[in-house]
Amino acid sequence: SDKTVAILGATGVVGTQMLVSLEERGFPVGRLVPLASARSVEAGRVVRFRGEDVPVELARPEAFEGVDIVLGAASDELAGKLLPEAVKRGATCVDNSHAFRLDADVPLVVPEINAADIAGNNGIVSNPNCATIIGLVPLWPLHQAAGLTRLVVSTYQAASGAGMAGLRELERETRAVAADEPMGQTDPFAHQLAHNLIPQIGGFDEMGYTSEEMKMQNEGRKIMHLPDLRVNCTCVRVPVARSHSESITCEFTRPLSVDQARELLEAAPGVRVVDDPAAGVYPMPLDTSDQDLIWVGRLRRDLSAPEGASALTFWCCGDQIRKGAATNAVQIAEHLL
Ligand code: 2RA
Repeated sequence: SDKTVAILGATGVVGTQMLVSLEERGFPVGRLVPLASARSVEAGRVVRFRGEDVPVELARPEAFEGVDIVLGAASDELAGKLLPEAVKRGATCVDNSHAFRLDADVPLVVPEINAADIAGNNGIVSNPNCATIIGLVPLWPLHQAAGLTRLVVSTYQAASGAGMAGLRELERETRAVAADEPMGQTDPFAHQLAHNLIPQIGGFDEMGYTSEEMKMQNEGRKIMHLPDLRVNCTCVRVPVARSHSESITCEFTRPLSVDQARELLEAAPGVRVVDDPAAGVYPMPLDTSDQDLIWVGRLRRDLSAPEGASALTFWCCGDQIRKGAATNAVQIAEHLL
C-alpha cells in the first residue's frame, strides 16, 4: 500500500536524486514530505515530484508525525538529531549520513550483498559511504567464489561528493582557469581542484589515514560480514563532476582466474563489464554518470602478488549520487515495503 515518505535534506544533491529514483522505480509514495532547513522554507523552495511542485517543509521532530519511511540525505549532525525523533513517531529511516553506520544495532546495507540484514533494524538502516558501495558491488561476487582477505584501493572521487557546493566550485574553478582569472577561495575544497588532485577527504587519524579511507575498511567488514578483512585505502578528490572511480587490488584464499572473475562479474547484479583495453574500451566517469550500474574493466592478474597467491586488479566507475547514495537508499527502502 502507498506510503508517506519524508526526505530529510530534500533540496540537496542526494535528496534531489532520491526524488528522481523514487519516481523512476515507481516507489509507492502516497504522500511526499520534503524536509529542509528554515532558510529553504523561508525562500519558498519547492521540489519537483511526479510533475508537480511540492513545497518544502521545516525539518523538525513534529514533521515526522504520520510518516512511514524517511530517506535521510542530510548531515551527520542533523541526522543524529532528527532521525531518532522520526523513529519515536513510528517511522523507519534509511540514512545516507555516517551518523549510525557503525552502530551495532543498525544494519549497513548494499542490497546486492546483505539485504537480509535489513530485517534486523530498530528503525534505522544506514546507507554506506559512496566509495564503499561502488567498490563492494563488484567485489562481492568475487568474494563469494574465492574468499576475499585483503584489499588495496585507490579512489578518484568526484566533486559531487562534497554536495552542490562541490559541483559548483569545480565549475567555477574550471571557468576561472580557462579565463586565466585569480582562483580566490576554493571552499568546500582545501585547495584548488581544477587541474589538480587533492589526497584528502575528511580528517586525518594518528596513523595518517583519513576518515574517508577508514570507511572502506570499517564499512566493508560490516557489510560483507568479514571482520578480519584487511584494507589499505587512499581516497583522492579529482576534478570530475559526479562519478567516482576506483582502482582495486584484491587477494583471495582460493584461486580465481581472470576469466572466472569476468564470468562472475558479467552475471553479477548491479555490475556492467566494460573491458576491451585493446580497443580502448574501459569504464570512464563521463560514461557512468547518471545511471545506476557499476562499470568494471581493466581486469587483470595482480602481477606483483607472491608466487601461488590468488590476487586480481580491476578498475571500476559508478555514479556517486545515484548508486553511491540515492538509488542504493531507495533500493533499501523497497525492502521495507
Ligand atoms: C565524498 N564520500 O565523496 C564523501 C561523501 N559523499 O566527499
